[in-house]
Amino acid sequence: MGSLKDVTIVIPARLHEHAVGRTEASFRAIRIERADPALVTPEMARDVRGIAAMTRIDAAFIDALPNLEIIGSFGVGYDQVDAAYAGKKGVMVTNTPDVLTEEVADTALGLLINTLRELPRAEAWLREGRWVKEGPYPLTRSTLRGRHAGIFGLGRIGLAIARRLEALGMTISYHNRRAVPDVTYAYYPTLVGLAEAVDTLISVAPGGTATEKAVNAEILKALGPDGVFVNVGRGSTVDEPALIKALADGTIRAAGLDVFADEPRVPQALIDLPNACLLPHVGSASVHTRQAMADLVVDNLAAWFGEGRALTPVVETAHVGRS
Ligand code: A2R
Repeated sequence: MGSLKDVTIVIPARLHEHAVGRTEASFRAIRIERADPALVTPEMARDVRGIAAMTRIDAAFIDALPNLEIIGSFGVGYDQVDAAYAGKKGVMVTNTPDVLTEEVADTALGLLINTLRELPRAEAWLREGRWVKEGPYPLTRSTLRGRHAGIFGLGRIGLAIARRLEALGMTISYHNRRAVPDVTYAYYPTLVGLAEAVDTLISVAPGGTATEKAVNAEILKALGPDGVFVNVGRGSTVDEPALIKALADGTIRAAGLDVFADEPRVPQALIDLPNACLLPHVGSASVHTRQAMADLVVDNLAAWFGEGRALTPVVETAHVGRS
């Protein structure tokens, strides 16, 4: 198969430093400012066989690289990569599942508790000297006690969240397109059915057209006035203006969000809401887990060019082989 040093990989835009370092050490790496066909030189068009990226890769960029074999995408969600088009063209796409599952589930749990028990606001109370001046932080209206969680997207991360919620004594139900075999949680074939049944909706569903704005005004109304919505999946799955309205007018009680429709821009109306607990997309953001994700990006490229197989192909390109 030749030496990996003869294989050219392009790295568009920003990528985790460890992934960049390992790609540069193992392959012939070229960095460009963004994944834009206008930046592809004739030499790159001839030589590039792989992409390592955590940026948007569209059909036009794929077409600009006729000898492209594989796109190693950083992150488990890969809605920013046109994987369906890559699959049609025989280009492999890999993501970084599993290595971030427990970290994201931890974040979801922390965000849920922060949202219900207002811990960030209570800490601010202490730091602002209000404990001394005004007395104890007010009792929280919400508690985890007696809550019924509905998980939208009971996959790897959803199951890891469910295990944690079971330990807290919560009842768990879920919605996927298909029921998961061998789980005892109640399955709801529709999202609105799940939202009606539960008071705590946790979204960990992938982005993309199938889930776009799936959590809309109807779902939030079904969740109801005691309802809490937590999102650690993708911002695109939520109708954000409808969520802001539901939080402002009491349609639901509170929301905990790690992901947004137009990151890093978060609507001021959301920031102004006292019943929204907001994080800057930190689900997998520990040194440990981001390094493991970076390793998996490069391990996929190395396995592809060294052994002729991908370690973690996405479903749209699972059929793609190395000719
Ligand atoms: O629908 P199914 O049976 O394929 O179940 C998957 C579910 N899911 C959906 N549920 C309802 N409507 C949809 N259109 C839909 N599309 C997918 O989401 C599955 O149970 C779950 C995704 O699980 P995994 O593929 O195991 O992904 P993982 O590792 O849990 O990560 C989930 C997402 C990523 O895509 C990022 O957006 C985020 O977490 O970090």
